[in-house]
Amino acid sequence: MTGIISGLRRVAWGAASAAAGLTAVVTGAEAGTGQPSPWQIDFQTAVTPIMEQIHGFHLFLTGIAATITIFVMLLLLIVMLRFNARANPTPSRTTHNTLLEVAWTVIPALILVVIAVPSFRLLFDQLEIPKSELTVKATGTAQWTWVYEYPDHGFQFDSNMLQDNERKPDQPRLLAVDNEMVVPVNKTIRMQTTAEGIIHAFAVPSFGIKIDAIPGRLNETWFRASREGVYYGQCSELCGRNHAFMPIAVRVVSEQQFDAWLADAKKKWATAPDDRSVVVAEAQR
Ligand SMILES: [Cu+2]
Repeated sequence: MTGIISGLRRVAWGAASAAAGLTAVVTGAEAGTGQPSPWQIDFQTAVTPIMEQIHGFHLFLTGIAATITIFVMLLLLIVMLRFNARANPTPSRTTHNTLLEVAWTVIPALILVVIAVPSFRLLFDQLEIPKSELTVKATGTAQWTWVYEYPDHGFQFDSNMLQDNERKPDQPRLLAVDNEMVVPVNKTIRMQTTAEGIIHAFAVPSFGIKIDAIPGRLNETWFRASREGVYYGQCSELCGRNHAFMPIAVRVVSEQQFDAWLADAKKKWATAPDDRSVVVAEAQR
């Protein structure tokens, strides 16, 4: 079933993009650019096992929903054609059918159970963190920026959206930032989120991550990116004036590149551990 649906979607996708003459653009998106693309009708490309699971679950649900929709439409058609006043002038007086009533109660309940099992498994997989190799803590601030802290390495930095006059031509508008969060490829990253003053949410579609960042609370999730590249996300909690202007940019690099970046970052941003708590205390006053 899911095979048929994905095949159909691919056909529809091909037709739509070819008709619009956007094949080249769409091919770029297919390769996994970590951002939305013109005429996109599906999720962004998955680069983590969790997002692959989300893709699969979505297809599975679409299959069930499509089957039910077609079944109900067929029933409606039969009723309209065979039991209208002209075709069926003397209607049946039957009002109850025990077997039928049991069936239309039990079958939908079973369908819900069939949906609930993989749904809960996915929820647990998102929040049960495997042994991690790096921790990154993202703090959404009351000034609508993200602060990324690497507690294993003792530094942190601010990440702000690039304005139009600051962007290079290949950097996407409203998504590119001055300081990207950088992580190594094929490593399990423990992602912690919190906030100062207002509630934000940390979301990166390609990673299948979306988790609230709440003042006074530390939320945790994880990801393991399987492909190098820059993956974009946005704050996903209506948090105020600059909600739309606090993008998330995660650069996934090779281990060697990561080590080089780490050495630079430590030189640039390492501060005494107390500095930040002073800033936090001032912000909360
Ligand atoms: Cu926000």
